[in-house]
Amino acid sequence: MPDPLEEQQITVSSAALRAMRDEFQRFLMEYRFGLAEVETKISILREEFQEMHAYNPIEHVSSRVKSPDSLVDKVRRKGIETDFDSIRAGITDIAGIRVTCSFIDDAYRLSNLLTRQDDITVRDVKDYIAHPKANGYKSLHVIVEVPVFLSTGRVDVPVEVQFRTIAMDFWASLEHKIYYKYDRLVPDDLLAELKDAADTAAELDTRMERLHREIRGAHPGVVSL
Ligand code: 0O2
Repeated sequence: MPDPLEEQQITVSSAALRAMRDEFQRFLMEYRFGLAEVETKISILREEFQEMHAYNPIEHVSSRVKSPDSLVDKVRRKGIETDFDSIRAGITDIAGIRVTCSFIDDAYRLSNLLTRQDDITVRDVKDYIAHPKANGYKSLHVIVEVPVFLSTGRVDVPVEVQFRTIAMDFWASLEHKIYYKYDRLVPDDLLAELKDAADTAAELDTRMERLHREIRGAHPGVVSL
């Protein structure tokens, strides 16, 4: 004969679980909407550049809302309390968009064009292009807040926008794979090689930027920005 008290306990628990699931879905939904707002802004800039200046500074754009597994992992890693407010305050890349640009100049130009829009608030800037991480990682991270209007009112959603060049993106994608393959414990010799590869990628960016400037100097009409 089942213990009625135990049954009641199970019922309460599953209702609580459902409420948690709903709250979690709502929490992630806000980030999805924030991401959509910033994606639209980036694609407007991209199209406008193409149509008005016959130049496309963006090679590709990708975006994602952090997966629940990756979010839980980061919450643990950073020792953040597990309530929604603490996660909201402590993890700023739940919504992330990556803008891969042709040249370093383009990364800064696009970042300025986005952050000067008057519905955008800049929460933080981490300029790993000017100040690369010790492992060689380069990218311009801008955490912006964008308003999202729900049936319940306005929420300001943080979105991390990463601006980088193709060479930086190539390096970061492979380094990320290696990092996870070694479960974040990459052997020292491999770390040194990765840093060396990052320097090579940076050199390539500098050369391409110089070539780009030379071409622009010789044919000022090619890129009139
Ligand atoms: P994943 O799996 O890509 O989502 P902090 O500044 O330390 O408080 P946070 O959020 O780590 O907090 O800041 P940061 O440095 O802006 O990193 C955010 C994201 O940038 C990372 O998310 C990576 O996507 C990317 N990133 C940062 N450093 C590196 C790096 O050294 N190599 C590569 N490949 N990517 C990097 P996650 O959640 O760490 O990882």
